Amino acid sequence: MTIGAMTPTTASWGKRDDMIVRANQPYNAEPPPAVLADSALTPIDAFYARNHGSFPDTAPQDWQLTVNGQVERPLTVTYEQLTTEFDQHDVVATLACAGNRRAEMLRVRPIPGKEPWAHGAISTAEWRGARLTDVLAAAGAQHYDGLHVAFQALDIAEEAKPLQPYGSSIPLSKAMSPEVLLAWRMNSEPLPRTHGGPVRVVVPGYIGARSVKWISDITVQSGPSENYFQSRDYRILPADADPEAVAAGEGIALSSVALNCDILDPTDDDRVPRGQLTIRGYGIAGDGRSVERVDVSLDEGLTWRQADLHPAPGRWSWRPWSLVVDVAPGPLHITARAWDETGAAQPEWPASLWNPRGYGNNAWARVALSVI
Ligand SMILES: Nc1nc2c(c(=O)[nH]1)N[C@H]1C(S)=C(S)[C@@H](COP(=O)(O)O)O[C@H]1N2
Ligand SMILES: [Mo]
Repeated sequence: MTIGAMTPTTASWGKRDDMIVRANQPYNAEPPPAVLADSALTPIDAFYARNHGSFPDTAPQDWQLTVNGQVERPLTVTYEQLTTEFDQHDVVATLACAGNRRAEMLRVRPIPGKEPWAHGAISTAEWRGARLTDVLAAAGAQHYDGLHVAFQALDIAEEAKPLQPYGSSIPLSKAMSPEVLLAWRMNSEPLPRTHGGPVRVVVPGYIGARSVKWISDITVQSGPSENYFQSRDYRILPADADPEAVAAGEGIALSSVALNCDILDPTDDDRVPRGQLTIRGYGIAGDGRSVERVDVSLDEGLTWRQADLHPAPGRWSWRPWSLVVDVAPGPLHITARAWDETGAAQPEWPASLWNPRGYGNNAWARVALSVI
């Protein structure tokens, strides 16, 4: 047996061996897509991990949260107080990284220095926590129109320029919605360290970047956070912008996720036997809307049939779908597109959405494989 310093690996983060690791320091990984298709709630060992820097290892008894800014009674809340003095709520919510499906975008034009997330930077869990609105009320937060709630964390984000703790903000109107939690449990287990334990913010319906992990400070303020990840990153820049040279506030800050769907199984380059094939995937609509229909095409969009929609495990989660088709030997292209309750549909190609940081790819889902 060798004893020595261990490099953190997928196993030491409690993840499956077959995670697709995008970086080890900090740990960034996504599950194989077929694993995501296996259950509506993603097991913790398969849940994608997206980290911007080295993250803290704080024991619950050492954790505390400050709430300040435009509040009548600035507060410090301990883990004990948060978990015993506030009502507890369970919310099933999908977290989707704004960079999910970037791999398809960078086939349009390269996106240097960004993780080539494929289909798996999205996962769903049941989160337990206190409502952010209850904690804000305990601090006597003001609620004028146009206020924002800024989050700051304990990790130091090496990706940020200059180096700074990770942070972001959401409008106060969203912060006061009942689905937004300060969560300490995930799928009935204590929130694991990789996912922000002891306590993280969960902002259902918004891009994953706003669900700040290792939360330490909450500030009610008149404008959005000036943190790098709110003011410079996680923004849709014009196609000709140089992401290294943008000024704070340039581009469009991402908030609620756009209607999307994906094919999880089979996936690109699979070889499947002829005959009956079950296609599985998910649809997700932005900010609490529902997916009403998913269409699947085996001829690149000439003709469509409707997928079987399965119940969503919660209003803030993705909606699994499946479809059994008959396939003959040869190349197979599968396309899928979702429609939401407002009749909105997805754009056809990633080329029409391409942006310098590769965010928000919600083009029709496409996979190419062979039938043998
Ligand atoms: N403190 C902190 N919070 C964070 C991040 C981070 O690096 N540091 N990454 C964000 C991003 S971009 C995403 S997509 C989600 C990912 O959450 P997960 O790792 O639990 O899947 O956390 C968000 N919260
Ligand atoms: Mo993300």
